[in-house]
Amino acid sequence: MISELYPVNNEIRRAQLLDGLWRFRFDPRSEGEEAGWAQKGLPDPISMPVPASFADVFTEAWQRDYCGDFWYETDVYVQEIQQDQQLFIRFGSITHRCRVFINGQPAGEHEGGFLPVVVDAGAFLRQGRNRLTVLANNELNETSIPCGAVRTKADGRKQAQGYFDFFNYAGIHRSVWLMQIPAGAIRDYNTACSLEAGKAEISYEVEAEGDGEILVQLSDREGTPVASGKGRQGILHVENPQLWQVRNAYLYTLTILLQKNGRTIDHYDSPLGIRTVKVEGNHILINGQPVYLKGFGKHEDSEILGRGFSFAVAKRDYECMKWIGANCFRTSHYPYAEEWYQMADQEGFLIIDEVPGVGMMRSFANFAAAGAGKSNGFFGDCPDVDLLQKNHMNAVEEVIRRDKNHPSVIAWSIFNEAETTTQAAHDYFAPLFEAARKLDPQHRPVTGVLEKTSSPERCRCWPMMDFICLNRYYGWYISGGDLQEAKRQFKEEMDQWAEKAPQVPFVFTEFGTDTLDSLHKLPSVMWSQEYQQEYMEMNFSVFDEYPFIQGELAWNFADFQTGQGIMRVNGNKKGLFSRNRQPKEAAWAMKRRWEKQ
Ligand code: GCB
Repeated sequence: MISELYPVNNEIRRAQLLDGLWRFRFDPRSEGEEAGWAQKGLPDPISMPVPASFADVFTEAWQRDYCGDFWYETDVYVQEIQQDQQLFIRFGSITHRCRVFINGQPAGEHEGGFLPVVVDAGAFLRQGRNRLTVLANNELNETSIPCGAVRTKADGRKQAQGYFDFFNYAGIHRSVWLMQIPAGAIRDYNTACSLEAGKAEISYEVEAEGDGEILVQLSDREGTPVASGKGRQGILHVENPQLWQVRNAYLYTLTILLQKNGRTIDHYDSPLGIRTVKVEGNHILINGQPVYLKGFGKHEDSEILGRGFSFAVAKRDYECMKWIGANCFRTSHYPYAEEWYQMADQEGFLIIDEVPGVGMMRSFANFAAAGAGKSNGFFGDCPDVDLLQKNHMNAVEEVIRRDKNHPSVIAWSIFNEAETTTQAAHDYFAPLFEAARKLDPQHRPVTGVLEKTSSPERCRCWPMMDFICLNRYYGWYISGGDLQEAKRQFKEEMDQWAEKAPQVPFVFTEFGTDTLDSLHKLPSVMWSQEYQQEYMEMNFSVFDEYPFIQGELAWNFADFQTGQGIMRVNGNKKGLFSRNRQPKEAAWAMKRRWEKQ
């Protein structure tokens, strides 16, 4: 049985970080498995930091742009294995797919590059030194999420072509842990809150192995118990609860104990925020109060690390978001490292948690086609739509299982800018929306993110959404350089939505302009700092005219790396912050607006 709970250390559970310099090598001819690299050890490896993307540590283009199989290897020392213990190796993610070997034996595999890979390692690890090997692959196709293709060049080199606008970073992007947990372990838990005047009810459900007794306790910040329960499910009653509020988080600690004959077999502590999320009419309600979402679509992206998680980068991002007055971000276009959500729980940030359902429109420059409203089908002629949907469904299940207990998560986003105008698209997405609604114990809103071709007239999928997310670039991809005309077109579309879906909240999940921090021009031109600011102000004036608009998440928090092409100058420059997290001028205008709201 696989335990996916985030690793913790306490008197029963042990979690040992395996991060550091691992051994690494490319395998362009996919020969390593047959040649027995997992059994014999990697031949001529180089060193590679974990966690990090491999791309930007290199100085040669072929290494940075490498596409195909690649291997990681390290030694794991196990001091003592006790009879009544289970051992797991847990990778925060391996991009995009992997097979894991322990002491040369195949121990597990995973498809999808943005969610944990947990390997039951008990049968393979021995006391002392062990070899842990990962065979990974970063190719894209039309059954992988995200979607893309691979082009093979005349010299045999493969090139990944994502149907999306971010660099196809790969590697071991998140921390790796050796977990020692008891034989009969707590495997998972759910919580859901309801509020009444002066009271909160927290229903809980614990999944545990074996037949021990479950005890649950909730303690406040000072460690004083405020409620307790017995049994695998029940309700905790809290008088005068301190609510988890937007940008004002209060976290209790939930303690779960598994006991047998009076002895504690397992113990798991985690933070718990008491809050509710609901959509009512045109409003998104947190604890019954309407909230207006302010913030960004982000990426996990920074210099050198690529998509590798760093506490320092994440901390800087939160500080910048606090400085500018934001309260929300979308994990565009994939679930982020779990530490992002833990930090959001502490800071009171709201997260729209997105599965990697991106690139579901067949165009090598999806973002450009999408922005300009060009239609090209996808689901109707996808080579194996059932396999794609299965991979997508697994990601929905895995992300909800991983993130369901975070108070910061207020909604699930099933896709970004997919083709949504055909019956095939509707039939593809309907079961995914249904699954998300069924699987989430807190019944949070479920949404998807619509690009320009998903117009009020043509989109077949918006009725599945609890609130509607729009990515719109009036003044950039449409009527770029003419904000007056852009505004007219923008309002024309919004008037249509007002007629079509007047009772649903709308959130703008993308709007923005590429902007060079070196370029100033009066009067403004596209790409200048002045234009970004004027564009933002035009967008704000439209948002303020439509009361059903309940949020504005600008594209993007910071400049980020993309593939090369004539549309990108060493990456996407739509950041309100530069890639090294310094504000562009428009950031000050957003700060002035958001601090007042
Ligand atoms: C979009 C995509 C996003 C792109 C952005 C852009 O619509 O969702 O991934 O980066 O546009 O800048 O073109």
